[in-house]
Amino acid sequence: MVLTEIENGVAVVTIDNPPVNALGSGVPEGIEEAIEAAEADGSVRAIVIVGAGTTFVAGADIKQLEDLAWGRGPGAPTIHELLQRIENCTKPVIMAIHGTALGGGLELAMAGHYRVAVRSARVGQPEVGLGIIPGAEGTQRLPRLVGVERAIEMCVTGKLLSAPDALEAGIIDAILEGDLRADAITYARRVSESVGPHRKTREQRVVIRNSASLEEALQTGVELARKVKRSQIAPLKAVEAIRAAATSPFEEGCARERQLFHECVTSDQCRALIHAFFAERAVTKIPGISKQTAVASIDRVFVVGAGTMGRGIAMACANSGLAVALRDSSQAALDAGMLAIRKNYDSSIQRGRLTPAVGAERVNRIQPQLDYQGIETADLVIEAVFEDLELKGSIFRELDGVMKPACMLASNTSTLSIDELARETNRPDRVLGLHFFSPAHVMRLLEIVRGEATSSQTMATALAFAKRLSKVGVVVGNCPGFVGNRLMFPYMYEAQFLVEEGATPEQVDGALQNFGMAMGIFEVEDMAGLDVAWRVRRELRQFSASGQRRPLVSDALCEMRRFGQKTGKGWYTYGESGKPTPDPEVLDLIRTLSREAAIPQRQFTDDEIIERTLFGLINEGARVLEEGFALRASDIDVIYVNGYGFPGWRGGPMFYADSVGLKRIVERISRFEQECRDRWKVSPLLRKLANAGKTFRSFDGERAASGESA
Ligand code: T1G
Repeated sequence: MVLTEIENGVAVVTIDNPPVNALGSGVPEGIEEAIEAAEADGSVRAIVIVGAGTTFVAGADIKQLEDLAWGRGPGAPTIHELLQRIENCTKPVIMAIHGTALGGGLELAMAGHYRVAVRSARVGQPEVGLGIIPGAEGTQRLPRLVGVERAIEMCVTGKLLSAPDALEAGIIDAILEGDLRADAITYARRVSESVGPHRKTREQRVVIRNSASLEEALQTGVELARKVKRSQIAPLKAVEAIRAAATSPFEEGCARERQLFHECVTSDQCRALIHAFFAERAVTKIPGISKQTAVASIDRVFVVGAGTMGRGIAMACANSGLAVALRDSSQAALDAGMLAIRKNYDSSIQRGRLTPAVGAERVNRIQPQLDYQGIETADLVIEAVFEDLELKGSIFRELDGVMKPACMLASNTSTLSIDELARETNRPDRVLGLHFFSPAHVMRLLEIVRGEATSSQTMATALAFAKRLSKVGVVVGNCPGFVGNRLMFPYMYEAQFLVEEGATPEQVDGALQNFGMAMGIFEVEDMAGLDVAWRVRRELRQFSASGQRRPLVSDALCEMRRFGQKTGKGWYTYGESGKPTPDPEVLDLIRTLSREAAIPQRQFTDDEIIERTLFGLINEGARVLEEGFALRASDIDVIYVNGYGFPGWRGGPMFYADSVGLKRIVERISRFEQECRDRWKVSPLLRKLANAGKTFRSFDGERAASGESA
């Protein structure tokens, strides 16, 4: 995993541990041996460390970290001795970076005397994304290179720096424009001419760059952590570790870092976030689809419908470098669509997120049109018109007649049947659902809906398309609401029943936000539009079964045209600030309708609210698994963390269920079943797992082992 070649008096040490040269067992030991040998070799005047393949080192081996987090075995090897060995090497050690230097990879690099990188490289300390802090002296060396403030920002947000930004920040010493290896050897020979000793990062001073005091810098860090990583412990511990760097000698600071690291890695949040990391990587593993499955190339996309979703989808395509036509039957809708798109890019330019040149280039990639001109050259057509089966069916028939035979046809429907739409065409094997989430150019989640006739090639091409758009593409089956929205129904309606029984919208939303949800369910409904759910209730004939309790208030609000943010009023009222404000008129309406329906009123604790809302969602998740509409429980976690604001530090709803204990959930749902037989019934899978003392994680493990999900 580590090999050395001497070239021109320079020992080139290559780390070769695919896929990302993680510092798994054997790698640190291999590097240490290489350093020892090179230092002892008289023909060697400098040492270059480089990564094989596409990247430098992407950190510690997260698989081993996972073992540590679950208390299974020694876990990830510590590299303190190696870092000291490198730093104390009498010959200059140059770290040559391409791809990424992340976490332990950047910590390794910072122990070197010099760091050079290609312009496309990225570096960072993304450990908070796994619920930990840098654990290999990163919180002690980084502030010595970039100052306290920048180190805090990097460790609290986990954001990566480009090579030019890393040069400006003081992390790397030079950007190499040519061949990395050759240029690094040249650079190494040059620095080896300068008489030693070579600069040691540990001996650099920790400086405060632009704060009045250390306390001010640390307090700013705490506020940043609370803002961008609400309820998460690791970002706050990273600030504490950097406090140690600024207030104590290097070794003492490292000891404090190790203590704080241990507190993080043994936490529930760390186990949940590592679960989320691997869950996101598992979604690409689909039975029947392998690396050999042919993937069609998608170069030209045609989006039909310039409404909110169509515009966002067109932008997502343009942002990934694709040529995209945006078609609408009405000039007014087309103009409104393009105006919204231009406005969006302008605000990104104003916020410095895009250069004007890139903004203009992306707008020009989007070709607005009223007809289907050029559609015969499209590789993928995405229909995003009004949520009406009849309308979509007629468009599918029309498109099928004008597209080239190989073209894939997708619908952005969020609830309608892909199989019914596929039957409107002569290419059912190339029909699928691509369910984007609003705003489609921002939200990472993409539900890829497989119809009964959709081919493996179409699915493999859709997964590649999702990766190209930097989306997390999750394959789901074709049932009403697919996976995300289907689980949303019991969650959303149980919340409405709670307010009919005495809770208030703001109490329910407050409990969900304290739980960690990005937004309460009533605020989500107001954002999505109550009229959308109203139409879906009608389309899917929800609550039409006899004896089934029907939510009373949302229908009434819709009849009052309180559709939410879009009409300024919904469950809340939205004034100038755009912030949701509780509305006494809504409370009166709720109480009146409850009284008329003789619904007993009572107080609810936040825990009861969480149980009634999320246990319903989890139970439906188990049904979706047993019916085969989701391959893994972890897929449901990925869907909810990336599409519905479920806190990643709880791992997702199914991982959360495991942490609560499936027995407890079955007990609570059985209790609800006694009180509300019309809608609560424990799913057979959930009961089976609970009785067997198993978890959704073990369920996924067994399915993977049986080949059912991988
Ligand atoms: N350890 C083990 N496996 C890893 C890994 C890692 N660090 N990083 C990626 N993989 C696997 C991944 O599971 C997938 O496997 C394959 O590599 C490709 O990944 C001491 C303790 C590097 C930007 O947080 O951000 O260092 O599914 O699909 O889109 O302070 O992977 O193919 O079987 O994501 O090109 C800190 C995590 C660790 C970086 C590449 N490091 N990795 O993205 O490929 S903690 C990180 C990434 C640490 C120290 C602490 C990305 C990437 P499979 P991929 P990609």
